[in-house]
Amino acid sequence: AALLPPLLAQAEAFLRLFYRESRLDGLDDRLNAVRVEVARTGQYTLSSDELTHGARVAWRNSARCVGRLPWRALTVRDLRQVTRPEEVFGHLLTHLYEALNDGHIRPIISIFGPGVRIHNPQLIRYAGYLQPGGEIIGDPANVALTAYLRRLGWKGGPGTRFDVLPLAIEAAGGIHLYELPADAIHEVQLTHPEVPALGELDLKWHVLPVISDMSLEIGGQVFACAPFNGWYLGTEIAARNLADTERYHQLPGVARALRLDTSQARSLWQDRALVELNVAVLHSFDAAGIRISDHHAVTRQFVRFENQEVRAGRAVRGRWSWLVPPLSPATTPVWHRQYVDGDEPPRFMHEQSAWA
Ligand code: HEM
Ligand code: NRG
Repeated sequence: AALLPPLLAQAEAFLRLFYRESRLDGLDDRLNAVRVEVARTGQYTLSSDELTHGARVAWRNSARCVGRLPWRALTVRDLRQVTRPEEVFGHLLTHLYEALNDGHIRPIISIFGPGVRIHNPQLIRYAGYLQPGGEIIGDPANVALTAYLRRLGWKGGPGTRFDVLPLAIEAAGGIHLYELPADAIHEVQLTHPEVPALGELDLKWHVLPVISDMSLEIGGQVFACAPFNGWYLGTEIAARNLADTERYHQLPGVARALRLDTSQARSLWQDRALVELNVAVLHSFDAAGIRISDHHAVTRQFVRFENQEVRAGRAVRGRWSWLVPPLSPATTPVWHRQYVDGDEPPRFMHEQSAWA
């Protein structure tokens, strides 16, 4: 952070953008008020409308997000006055409930007050238990998180592959553990429309991805606790979480359910298993009435987003390696396009983990 522009310059840049994009009058008066406030207190307060627009633009600016077309529809919960841990937890439960919306998932962000931070990377994460022999039960990506939560006093779950971890909420100078009640966690059990044996693998995934460890920067202010969600893209679950050898490593089991020849990679059993696992995820979410994107639709929507941004006179930032889906990438339009990476504020940022 060697040459960050001072707070006032960042505030001014954001307020100019907000007034321009919202076609509002009164920018000069607002800038003067902010100058006075910063001179007196060293800080300034964003109005709720400014905060809302800032959070939406942070989504619009997220170079690694392929789901940006509906950025204007983000619901922003202004919870900047909430700083007590049990109140934070209560508002997180409301967030989960309102985001689920009976399966018509709504993109929502909750912005909390100073001193609040969530140590879990997402509100819903499955435990990864490292066994003495080196075997892992659950999600290998969360082994370190699980061990950390145990050090904080968590007694551990029932020991399934899908135990939901408690939340570690830092607030009011302490770290507090909260167990999510069962009715806050919605999951979809996986079945395949033509292959019953795939259902017998007993796989499932939770329906809400709520990223809870990125900070949100708007007008020079940083909100350390601003969990947000959209809905899943099928490939996130089926082509990565359940398929990666370093995650749930389910392709061998899926291949067996499909009765594929797994003796040589050249039979393309992994590729065929991958496709059918993706079919199963989309089919199961659809059957359960839970909103989920597929990689063909979401990439076409992303190209619409790009065109919309160009028409609005804005430069689109993107990171190709994240925008391209991990399944059949060259069948999607994003594969054939080029992107310029960047992270202009308002933006979401990865912070140094509070514990790892
Ligand atoms: C990343 C899809 C909503 C902000 C991603 C990724 C996907 C995605 C596929 C890549 C994730 C990965 O490879 O692990 C979607 C879909 C949405 C959605 C389908 C449905 C509405 C949102 C919302 C926000 C957001 C509401 C913020 C308000 C981001 C950010 C990243 C990201 C900041 C980068 C995360 C990182 O660096 O780890 N999104 N997204 N997205 N998305 Fe979205
Ligand atoms: N790949 C991660 C989730 C990352 C964010 N993806 C979204 N975000 N869809 C996973 O849990 O698989 N969102 O805000 O909708």
